[in-house]
Amino acid sequence: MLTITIDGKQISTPKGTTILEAAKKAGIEIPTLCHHKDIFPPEVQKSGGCRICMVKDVATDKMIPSCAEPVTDGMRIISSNKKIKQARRNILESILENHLIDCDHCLRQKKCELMTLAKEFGLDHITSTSVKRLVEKMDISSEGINRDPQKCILCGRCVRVCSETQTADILSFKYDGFPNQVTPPFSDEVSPQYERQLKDTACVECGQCVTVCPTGALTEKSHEERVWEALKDPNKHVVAQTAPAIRVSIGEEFGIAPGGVSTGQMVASLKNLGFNKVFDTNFTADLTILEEGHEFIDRVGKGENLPMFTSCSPGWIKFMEYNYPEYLDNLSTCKSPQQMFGALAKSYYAKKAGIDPKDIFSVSLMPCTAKKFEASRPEMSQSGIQDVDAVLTTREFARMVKKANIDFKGLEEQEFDNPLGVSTGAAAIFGTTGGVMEAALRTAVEVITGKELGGIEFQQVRGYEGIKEATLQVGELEVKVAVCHGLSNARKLLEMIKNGDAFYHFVEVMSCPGGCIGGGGQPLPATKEKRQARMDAIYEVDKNLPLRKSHENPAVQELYKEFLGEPLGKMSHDLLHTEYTE
Ligand code: HC1
Repeated sequence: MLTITIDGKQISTPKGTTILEAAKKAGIEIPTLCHHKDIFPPEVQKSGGCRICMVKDVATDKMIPSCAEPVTDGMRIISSNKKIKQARRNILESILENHLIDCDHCLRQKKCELMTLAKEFGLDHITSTSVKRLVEKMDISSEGINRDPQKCILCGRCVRVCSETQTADILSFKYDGFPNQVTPPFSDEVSPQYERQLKDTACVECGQCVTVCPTGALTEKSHEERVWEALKDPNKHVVAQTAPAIRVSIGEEFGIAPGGVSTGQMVASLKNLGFNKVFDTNFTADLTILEEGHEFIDRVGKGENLPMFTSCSPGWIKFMEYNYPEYLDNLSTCKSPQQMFGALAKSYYAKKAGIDPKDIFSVSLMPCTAKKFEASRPEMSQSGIQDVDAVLTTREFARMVKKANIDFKGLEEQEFDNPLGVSTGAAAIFGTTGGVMEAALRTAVEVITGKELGGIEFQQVRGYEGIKEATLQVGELEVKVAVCHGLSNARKLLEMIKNGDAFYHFVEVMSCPGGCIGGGGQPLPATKEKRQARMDAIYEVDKNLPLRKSHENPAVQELYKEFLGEPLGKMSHDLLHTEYTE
């Protein structure tokens, strides 16, 4: 252990800790804009880019960036004095003058770290309507993410999360002597004026860059307007589906502590907004397990296309299409629960309710920005009309509730509509890393062995570890499974498989850290602690449901009886499965 003294306070800390971390541990807050403690691996958390966190090293009498400097034994630091405050103020002033201040129209609003700091330093009177640097125009080319270079403060968090946590490498600094822009790489390859857009890159639209951006430079592409219009249109029958991870995070937007479960209020707020029916993506998560479970059993029987990879995380699908196309045949052919729901809403439900599918406007509420891209894929409209018409992230949904002046916390809880609102605990756990695998095992083991499972909780695939592995004896077969989250872990796992260093029968991959609970559309700020609280809440939801295995869902059983026939049958093939090509 090393000893450091900050503002006269002695602190013991392990080697490798930065001054900023040591100060935090001792309850001394140092402001910063470029540091983000949850970008992994930990080495890249040390940025030193914005210099707001400057402190004084007493021994050298020099100012040093506390987020980048590791503690040395006996170090003495002054975290704040008049001179340090003035230096921070000067830096902040220059950042503000190079940032388009457009708070009334900015999606970040009260969650902007720059404006919070500006207020703290008494600089919130600065109103820059243009930036001094020469920057590119706004990039609205992607389906899920907008990028506004005029609001970028060059902190580099997005560059680090994209290259390190996700290994996608889509954003980089562009230099004009010194870093003056963050853009997709090689933007000036064609000519100095050439502006490469997100659509020209291998961006998977996971939105992790959005979750770490301290300002509104990176945001979700909002579908709020198109949903308001549908709600106002008397000829539209507007239905909602809500993702497993939304119910454990939406409350945060209304002052409920992370980990609170707000299913009833979530349903009630959607009804208050004017949705004709409020259904649940969890219903089709159960359906996915029936289809995917049978697909897995079929593949193991034939020894074909193993390992089978889950296919519900659209960022992961895109990542594979761009980086590992040789494994596309290994993906499950199941559409994601979002898209299975979309297909059923405009077929099964339309028929049952006697509504022309063209009059149904289908909205999904997702923790994810990549789901916007998924809904727009040509593979997702086999009926000739788009299966999902709009995708709202948790943040957009919260904005709509606030705009409508709905008192979310005070709402009386309401229930989902039937039949697409019935689900089990297995579906609930889809929202966290390991959940799809555990749900699949709960069904596959019983189908294969014909015996009821004793314990249904598969602890081996739970938790925050980047890559989890388990070997299970299922009847005669020893089944090897793996679970990973965050695309850097997916890359590691795929390389192991490719090099013959690992073999699995079944692999679950979720693009975002923690799975959907850590999605790019979730409430901000994004921290590991919040993700953990949401994860715990997901398992609570599962525990409290009367049915916890997908094949026991009575509404899914009825769907097969009335409409689909059997898992992997012709109707399922047409509506619920697809194939991805490079
Ligand atoms: Fe997910 Fe899924 S769990 S992908 O993480 O399979 O977004 O929540 O809705 O489709 O069910 C997201 C969450 C979500 C799908 C399901």
